[in-house]
Amino acid sequence: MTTQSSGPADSGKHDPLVIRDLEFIGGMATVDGWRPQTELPEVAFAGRSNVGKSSLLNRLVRRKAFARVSNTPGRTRELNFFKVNREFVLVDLPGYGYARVSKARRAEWRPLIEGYLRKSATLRGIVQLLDARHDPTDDDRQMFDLLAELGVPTIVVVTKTDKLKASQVAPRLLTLAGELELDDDQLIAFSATTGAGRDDLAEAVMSLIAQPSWKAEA
Ligand SMILES: Nc1nc2c(ncn2[C@@H]2O[C@H](COP(=O)(O)OP(=O)(O)O)[C@@H](O)[C@H]2O)c(=O)[nH]1
Ligand SMILES: [Mg+2]
Repeated sequence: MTTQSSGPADSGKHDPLVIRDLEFIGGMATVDGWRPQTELPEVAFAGRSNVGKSSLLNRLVRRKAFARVSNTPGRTRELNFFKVNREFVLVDLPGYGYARVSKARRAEWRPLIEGYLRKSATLRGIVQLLDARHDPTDDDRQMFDLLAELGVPTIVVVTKTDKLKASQVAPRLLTLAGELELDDDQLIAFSATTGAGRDDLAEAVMSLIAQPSWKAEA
């Protein structure tokens, strides 16, 4: 079920996302704060702190140190915007739910992320990350509820699948889908370590980008 990394051996395969140009276009720190103004379609990446979001972004864009991989989770407080191929924007949302900060600080993610989701006119969808080894937390559930409430098109990526036995990956995806009442085919198995799932993710992101905004339909 998992495919191995797309190295030179299978470079003949079609890559759904070839990166020709990558540009950091700024950060947004408060809900009413500055953000880059573009007309380009946007896809945002969300997940609890330490879920592997930076590592996933690096794999997605095939850069080693594009997003900083951190051993001190819970530090990124901003939304970071990156323009890709002058065609669309990737948004790295702040990781939420880091356990070792106070409850009050832990709740801080919500207004910023919720405000962004409600306001961004160019947002096409969210890539929501879950750690393959952990059950969804209260914060994860809040996030899924919020996405459902707002009707945001959502891709769910299960990260760090290399930490499971290969035979455990598919059953684990089914369990997570069941717990969160998601469609199995909404989930993508991913490993930043092996590269498994990178092309599936790239394809899913490109299909979100290609869709009209769900807000336009409302
Ligand atoms: N085994 C394994 N470790 C990973 C993977 N992705 C991230 N990690 C590790 O998990 C930790 C947090 O990763 P990071 O990308 O900074 O997570 P973020 O806080 O969500 O941005 C780091 O120690 C990474 O090396 C993965 O696919 N497999
Ligand atoms: Mg990070």
